[in-house]
Amino acid sequence: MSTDAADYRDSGLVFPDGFVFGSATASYQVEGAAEEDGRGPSIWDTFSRIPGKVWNGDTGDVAVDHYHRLDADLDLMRGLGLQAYRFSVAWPRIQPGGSGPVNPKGLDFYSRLVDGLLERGIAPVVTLYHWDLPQPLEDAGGWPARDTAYRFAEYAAHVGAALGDRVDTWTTLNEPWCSAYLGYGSGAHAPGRTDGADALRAVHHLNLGHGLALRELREVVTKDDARFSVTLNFHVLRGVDGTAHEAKRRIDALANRAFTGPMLRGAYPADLVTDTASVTDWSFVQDDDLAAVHQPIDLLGVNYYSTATVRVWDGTGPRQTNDGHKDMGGSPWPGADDIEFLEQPGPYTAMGWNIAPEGLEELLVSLSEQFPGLPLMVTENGAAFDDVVVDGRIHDVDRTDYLRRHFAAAHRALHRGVDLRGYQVWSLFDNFEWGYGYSKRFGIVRVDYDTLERLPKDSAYWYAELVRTRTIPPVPGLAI
Ligand code: IFM
Repeated sequence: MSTDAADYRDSGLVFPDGFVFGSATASYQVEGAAEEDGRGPSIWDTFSRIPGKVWNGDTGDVAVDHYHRLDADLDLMRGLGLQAYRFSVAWPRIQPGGSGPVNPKGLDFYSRLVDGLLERGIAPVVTLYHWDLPQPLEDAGGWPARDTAYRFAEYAAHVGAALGDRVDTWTTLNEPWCSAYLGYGSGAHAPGRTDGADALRAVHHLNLGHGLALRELREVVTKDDARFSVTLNFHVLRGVDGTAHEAKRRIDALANRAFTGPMLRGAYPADLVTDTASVTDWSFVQDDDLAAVHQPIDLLGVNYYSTATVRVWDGTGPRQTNDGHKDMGGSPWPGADDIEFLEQPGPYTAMGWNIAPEGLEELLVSLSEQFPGLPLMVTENGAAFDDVVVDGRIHDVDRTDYLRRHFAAAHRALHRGVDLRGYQVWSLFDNFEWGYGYSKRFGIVRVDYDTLERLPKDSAYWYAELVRTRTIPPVPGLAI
């Protein structure tokens, strides 16, 4: 990574009062205790047991054992000075069968988590769905089946009723792009299906579930100043040659506007429907669905890691598919098999994702122009690198510098008038990185997978200083 002295003009930038600094995790990635206290199986329990789907045959059975180490983990968060903790609720803990009776022990775990956060002055930011669909619902058709949206709303109502007096921010879905296109299109994520039409049906039923869940939440949540949101992983696109405009438009429609269209404008983009006509006729969108999806939100969650460069394939040579996700045979881009994803210029993280902080600034500015008046929160940003423990310390200069550059980009967006309310670093802990198992470490806190001991990395200390001073610190170990 470049260490230009000029970059250090970014150090010393001050964030405004009220800007919330936090860190994020997700249930299946950290909790473990997969068969305890009445939790039912999720699609990730099933998928991770299929040989070849997850690196090394890893599963979330134990993960980082957050379920049993809750108090110590909460103390660690307080020690870092976190102001918010973004976590997700495991639907199969709340309704092991995906519908019907609620498991009180499941609700109790999250109630203890929320209380523990509040006792330590940390705001709970809750995601209701971060990909662990109860397996019985997948057996009944999964997200391509309309009924799943109604079951999700029912589940949201149960969680909202139990925690709605204390939770600061409610998020319906995390990255429905991944749930739909990786889960049902490319097959890289659970449940591992590879059908483009099903992926688009899943898109719609996730959107519908979001809207129906918001209606339920607003009925049952009693905390007056609770905020309601959704988190999307926006694709920031670059184009090359004369096809740049067309290639960017097509991927933007599938990746971004398939969600922002119905959720924030009340309609699917006409070009998306036309582009995918050979895959589906969209007849699964019923009367009144779009009104149900189009609910007011108070905050838009933004997950950002890198950019993508696209062009229309000219049909010669092998088509490039460097879209940053594992190739499991299917396509995550229904109706766009002629779009190429080109290799990005570096530097790269251990995921092979290019490091492009200017993409975050551009995205935040673009969203605030597209949706004026809608506050934004960075709900995920961070980086996997291959950490080395030296004398009991992890000098993760690359991760720290990645964070510094992205915080500086967010600061520039603030300076340009973006209503950005906070930032959740992904991730608090090293954890189960989906198809990559435990091979990729995103944490600012290291987890030793043999002992499950936690060890804050230098990036965690750097972040603690940022939170304490509200000022971007320089990165120890990089020459100024
Ligand atoms: O680990 C994931 C997270 O679950 C969702 N957003 C991207 C992260 C890094 O791949």
